[in-house]
Amino acid sequence: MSDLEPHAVPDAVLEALGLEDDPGAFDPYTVDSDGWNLEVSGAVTDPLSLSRRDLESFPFETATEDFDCVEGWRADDLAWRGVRVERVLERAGPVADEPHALVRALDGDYACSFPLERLSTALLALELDGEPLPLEHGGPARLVPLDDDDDCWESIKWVSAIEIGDDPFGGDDTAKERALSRLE
Ligand SMILES: Nc1nc2c(c(=O)[nH]1)N[C@H]1C(S)=C(S)[C@@H](COP(=O)(O)O)O[C@H]1N2
Ligand SMILES: [Mo]
Repeated sequence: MSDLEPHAVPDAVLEALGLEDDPGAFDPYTVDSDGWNLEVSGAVTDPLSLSRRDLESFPFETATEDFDCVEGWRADDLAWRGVRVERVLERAGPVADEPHALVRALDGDYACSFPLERLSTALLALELDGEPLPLEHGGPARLVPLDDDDDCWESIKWVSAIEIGDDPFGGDDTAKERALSRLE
C-alpha cells in the first residue's frame, strides 16, 4: 500500500457507516445504499443520491499523484482510480451563475469549498494502488484534486456530499483550519 500516513478513523465516520462495533467489517464493495450515499444537492436541476454501485456505472479514470502534507511528510506516486467529478456534475446539472461547491465528509463538520470549475477536474477516488480504498484513507470515496497546487486538506476522505451554490461557502469551509490546528 501507499506511503500515506496512517491516521485514526474518527468515531463519527465509524458511526455513519455502522462500524462502531467492528471497524474491521468495512467492505468497500458491499457498502450499500443503507450505509453510504454520495449526495449532490443545492443549485442543480437534478439532485442525486449515488450509491457505491451507482458510482461504478460511471467511466473510471486513473491519476498518479504525489501527496504533500503541511505537517511535513509526503507520499509519492499514489495511483488513484475513480470517477471524475465532472461526470457526476453533468448528471446533476449545476445552475448557479458563479458556481461553488462545498464538499462534506462523514467526520462531523469537515468540509471544503471549491470553485466548481476546479472541483470538476478532481477525481472521486474509489481505489488506491489497485486496491479498494481502505477506510483509514477515506473509503468509500475520497476527493482527490488533480491540479498542481492543491493543499493536503483538500484531499477529502470519507466524502459524503457535494453542495452547489452561488457563493464560496466561507463559513462552512472548515478543512484548512482543521488541518492547520494539527500543527500546533
Ligand atoms: N474528511 C477528512 N478528510 C481529510 C482530513 C480530515 O481530517 N478529514 N485531513 C486531511 C489532511 S490535512 C491530510 S494530510 C490527509 C491525510 O490523509 P491520510 O490520512 O490518508 O494520510 O487527509 C486530508 N483529508
Ligand atoms: Mo495535512
